[in-house]
Amino acid sequence: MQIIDIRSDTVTQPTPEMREAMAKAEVGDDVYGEDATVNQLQEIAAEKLGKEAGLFLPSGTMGNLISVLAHCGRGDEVILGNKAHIFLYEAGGISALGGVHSCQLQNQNDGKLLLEDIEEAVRGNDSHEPVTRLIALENTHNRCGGSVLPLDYTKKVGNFAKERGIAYHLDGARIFNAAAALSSSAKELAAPFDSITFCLSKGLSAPVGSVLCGSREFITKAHRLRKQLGGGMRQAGILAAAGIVALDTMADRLGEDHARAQKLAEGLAGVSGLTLDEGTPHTNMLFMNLAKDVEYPAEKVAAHMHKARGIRIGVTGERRFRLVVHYWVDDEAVERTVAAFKELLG
Ligand code: TLP
Repeated sequence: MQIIDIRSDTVTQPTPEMREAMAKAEVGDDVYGEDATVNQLQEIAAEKLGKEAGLFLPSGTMGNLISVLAHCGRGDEVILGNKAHIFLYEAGGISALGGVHSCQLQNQNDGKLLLEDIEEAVRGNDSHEPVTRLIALENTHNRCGGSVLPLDYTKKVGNFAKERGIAYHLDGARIFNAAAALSSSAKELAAPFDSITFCLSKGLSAPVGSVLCGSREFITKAHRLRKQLGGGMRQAGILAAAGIVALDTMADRLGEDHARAQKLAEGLAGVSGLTLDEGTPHTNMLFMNLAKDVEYPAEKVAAHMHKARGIRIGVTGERRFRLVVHYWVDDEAVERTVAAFKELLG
């Protein structure tokens, strides 16, 4: 039985073209800046994101951590959402390793923070208070359903940040999904931000890595922080080669995943044991709950789907699921998933 893995887009395997590029990659010691393939990836990424420079990193988590550490000193404050990946799923790295204080504002269902909440949260000159140094947003927003932040909103927050001398970071792990959903470009969406990190290893299907982009000065600082955190890699061109193919071949096809996620939602809407979130999917992820009358918990449903049907689904709560469509999910996988849910939950 062919396994369908829709727990996340992080499970994506490299394509044959990526594997070939990895095998042939020209490499060098990247800690000395001598890996031609890493350098090439960083240039391509910076160009695509409209920033002066890029830095190849092992993960999105490290990209966010380095950004927060580069923008903030110990005791400084970052304003972020209470559903932000940085806040929920990065093991508290910004406070454990950077001594950075977080001010968590309520995320709206669409992933936004209200501008009035941000304005109110910015600290004054009182020496009792930490200094507000950074505002961090997320696009697409994972815990808010893979929702997309529109450009007029991110520009507004950016203008406010600039007026107040506050830095502005984007966790753009899935920025190319946002670009596909808005029929825009990653460059346009990244423009209001001082720094942005995006992942090669999610919908873009590369095996490892993220790229952090920003001004040359910011990236120089980030380079030292990467070293401090033990993220300086050596012949990393093997990995960067897959990243180049990912940007070349994957970024412009993400709309297909969104269309399949839509098809999946349409099929699952007809399953009586499931209640889909309103408006899901916004991009490549679909969130849903078990209907009230279903007796067993989500874990049990997921275990059955895996064992009996070879379908791996994400459990994000006692009665909640996340399904993520990616390059390795075809029409047949969508049909098989809908059929399996129908059979189990009516
Ligand atoms: N997200 C993973 C899990 O950690 C939840 C997933 O399966 O979606 N920002 C965002 C918005 C993310 O969704 C993720 C990973 C990261 C950052 C971290 O990226 P990595 O896993 O490369 O450290």
